[in-house]
Formats: sequence, C-alpha cells, structure tokens
Amino acid sequence: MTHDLDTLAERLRTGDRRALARAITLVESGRADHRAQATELLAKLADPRREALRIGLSGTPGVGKSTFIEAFGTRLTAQGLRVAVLAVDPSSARTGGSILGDKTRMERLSRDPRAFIRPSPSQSELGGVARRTREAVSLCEAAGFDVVLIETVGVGQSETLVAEMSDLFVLLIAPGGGDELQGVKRGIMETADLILVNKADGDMKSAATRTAADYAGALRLLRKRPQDPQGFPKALTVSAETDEGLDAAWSEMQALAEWRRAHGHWVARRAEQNARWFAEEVRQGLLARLREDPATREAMERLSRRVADGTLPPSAAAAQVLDQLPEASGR
Ligand SMILES: Nc1nc2c(ncn2[C@@H]2O[C@H](COP(=O)(O)OP(=O)(O)O)[C@@H](O)[C@H]2O)c(=O)[nH]1
Ligand SMILES: [Mg+2]
Repeated sequence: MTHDLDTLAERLRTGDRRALARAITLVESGRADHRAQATELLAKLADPRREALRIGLSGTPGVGKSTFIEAFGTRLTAQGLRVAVLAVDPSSARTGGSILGDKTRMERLSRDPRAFIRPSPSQSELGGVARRTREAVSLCEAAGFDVVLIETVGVGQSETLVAEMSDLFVLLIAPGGGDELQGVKRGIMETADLILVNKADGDMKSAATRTAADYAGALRLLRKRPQDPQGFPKALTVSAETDEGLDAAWSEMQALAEWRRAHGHWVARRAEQNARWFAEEVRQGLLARLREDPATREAMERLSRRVADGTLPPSAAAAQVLDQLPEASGR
C-alpha cells in the first residue's frame, strides 16, 4: 500500500482531480486502516509552500450560496485560478436535498477543468466533519489549488468551525426589511471579514443597498480587531445572478489577504489554527484510546449506572476512572 500511496501523492501533486477525490475519500473513511493511510498520505504531502486562499462562506439556506459559488468560482477560474469547493453540512445526512440542489446550481463550475467540487459527506458528527474538512483543505492545497471555498449553512457550530479553518470568512445575507440585523448572531458578525448582501438585482436592489448600509453601520460599532486594516470588516452588495459586485468582492478579499500577509497576521493565524488542530487530534486520540481500553470501558459502564441514579456525582465518577489509568509514560 505504501507504493500506492506514493503514486497517489505524486498524482495529487500534479493537480489530478481524480487523485484528489480518492485522497479525500480516504480521509473521510472511518476505517482504522484507512485512517493510518490518510495520516501517512498527509505527511507525505506536507508542503508549506503550497498554500491556497481559504475562504469560508456561510449563509442561511436560500440566501444564494450555491449560486454565488457558481458565479464567483467561474470568474476566478476564468482568470486562470484553480478553485476547490468543499461543503460542511452536518445536517446533510438528514436533508440530503441540498446536494441535489447544488449539482444543478453549480453546473458550469462542476464541468470547469480548473474547478473541483466536493459535496459534504453524509456524516453527522461534527468532530468528524471538522477533521475531514481541514484535511480535505490540506489535500486541495497540496494539489495546487489557488482558492479553497469552504461552504457551510449558517446553523449551529458548523459556522464557527468553518471560520476557524479559513483565512477569510464571508457571510452571505439576503436583502431584508430593516429588522434583519437581529437574525444574525453577534458572534458571527464578529467573525465575518466581509458581509455580502446577495440578490442586489431587480426589485430587491434598493432593499439590498439599504441592508448593506445597515450592516456597515453595525460593523462599525464592533470592537476593532488587530487583524483588520482600516475599513474592515466591510459590507457590500452583490448579485450572484447578474454578477454585479463580484469583482469588487474579490478585490476586497485580495486586499484584505494581502494586508494580513504583509502585517504578519496571516502566518500567525495559520500557526494558531495548526496548533489548535494538533491539540484537538491529541485530545481525540486519547479519547479513542480510552474508549478502546476494556478496563476503562468496564469502569465507565459500571460507574455510569451510579451517576445515572444519583448515588455518585459525575465529577467523583470521572476521578475514579482517571485514577485507574496508567501513568502517561507507562504505555
Ligand atoms: N434574484 C436573485 N436570486 C438569486 C441570487 N442568488 C441566488 N438566487 C436564488 O435564490 C434561490 C436560492 O439559491 P441557492 O444558491 O440555492 O441558495 P443556497 O441555499 O444558499 O445555496 C434560488 O432560487 C436562486 O436562483 C441573486 O443574486 N439574485
Ligand atoms: Mg446550496
């Protein structure tokens, strides 16, 4: 298999999309032998010189994410850039429908030789989705993609998760009637680098312009972040249908990315993200070992009954489990 992995790594480095798809399937697999291969493959491919602009994109269903990615992605590939699209949708196992919709809305991009689109796997556990997605991002970078768009629906933790693995975080908003600011959680406003009010066309154009002005006002009230130049975060109008504002949005993204590179924020942010993933991998690995250890499992089952009936506090039960573990160096 090592030989196969070498071949896969080599093909992937040339930008071969089938090799990339195979590699992502490997990192998505729940099988232990696949996990070991995935880890080996990622180590083989590690190359800090291959770096894409990672753009996180979030927005509620129907706001136009798929339409935006199709239009925006196509503009980027027309400039010669290679664009990968990954989706994070922890609910896709339940709904299933969003992928079907995406396939028709991203028809042009999915046929574009400079693009690669990977729908969310039918996996519901957020922890698994996080690992799979950040590893898929690394694979896209190793394959030489210039831009990686990471799309998520604006529900629950998936939004935070995507923001934490992106260089830039873009929030897509629909034009509204004035009370729409309340619909966006403050935490998400604080993570956004760019707010794009989509559907700024036809009847909705003036509403979109007002909404963008409202958001621009709200953004000015937020605490200034060290990773932002003057004027950021920004709120702009776009239309994924007429392409209006898409070039301006791309210019803003590039300007922000360049400023952050020049001022050390880019490197610092990536280093911090890597450190966090490393700690998370160790944490997950330890938990997996605990789950696999028969004595620990037996103790947890036994104690959980007493915790459940209230005869033992959870903290005391946990202390008993931890106390019976071998010393860290004892393995
Ligand atoms: N007028 C207008 N409609 C749009 C625009 N972008 C998306 N839509 C429409 O909004 C609906 C939802 O779009 P979709 O891309 O599937 O949204 P998603 O659920 O966020 O991926 C579709 O009917 C699109 O045609 C836009 O810029 N202008
Ligand atoms: Mg969609």
